[in-house]
Amino acid sequence: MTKRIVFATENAGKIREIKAILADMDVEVLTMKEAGIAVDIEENGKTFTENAIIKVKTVAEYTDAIVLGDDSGLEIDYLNGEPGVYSARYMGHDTPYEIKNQKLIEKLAGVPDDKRTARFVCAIAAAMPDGEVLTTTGIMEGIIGYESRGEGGFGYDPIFFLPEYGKSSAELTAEQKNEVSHRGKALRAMQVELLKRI
Ligand code: ITT
Repeated sequence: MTKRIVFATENAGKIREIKAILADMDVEVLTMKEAGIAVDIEENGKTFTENAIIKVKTVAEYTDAIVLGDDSGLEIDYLNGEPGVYSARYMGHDTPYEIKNQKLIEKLAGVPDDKRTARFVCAIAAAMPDGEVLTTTGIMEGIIGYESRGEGGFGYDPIFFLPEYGKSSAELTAEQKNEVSHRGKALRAMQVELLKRI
């Protein structure tokens, strides 16, 4: 019987990437919505990993399936690591990303390339049916661009520039982004752990 995994996220951009990254695994990946789980999760951890654990433990109370969760964000060195764990809430949860991205570019006006360093970080947690909790992390390094570019990805991708590609992560194809992204790295590391157990 195909194993079921419930992914504790409501972010459509993440869901698209997660389903593609886990596509070669013999598991059925359900979103919370698809699993009929609606619960408010209080993300009050101080780190990405703490928040990922909070997400999976909360949702695991509603299902016997394996629960995976993703907590991620953008750390900009010039802004002392902001927005970091507050990436989704930064400048207001419902503020469109065109505005958030434009404001971040303005905050870095006049800052030279070598001080525009940033990274996307992703922590993945898994709550196993026997109560075991696993965690992995992945990082993608880049710099904050001078303008928004590209239509792919989601969130802060249009301003996250990858010097080795000469493109923003929103200009990569979905496959290219998943190959090099924080989420791709963390999820593939988690896949290795899960395959030892299921
Ligand atoms: P869930 O908690 O429901 O998973 P969320 O969007 O609230 O969704 P987070 O608290 O983990 O999730 O916030 C992650 C934010 O970091 C996300 O909303 C984006 O602003 C940003 N982010 C993370 N990964 C990203 C990526 O691959 N590309 C662009 N922005 C990303």
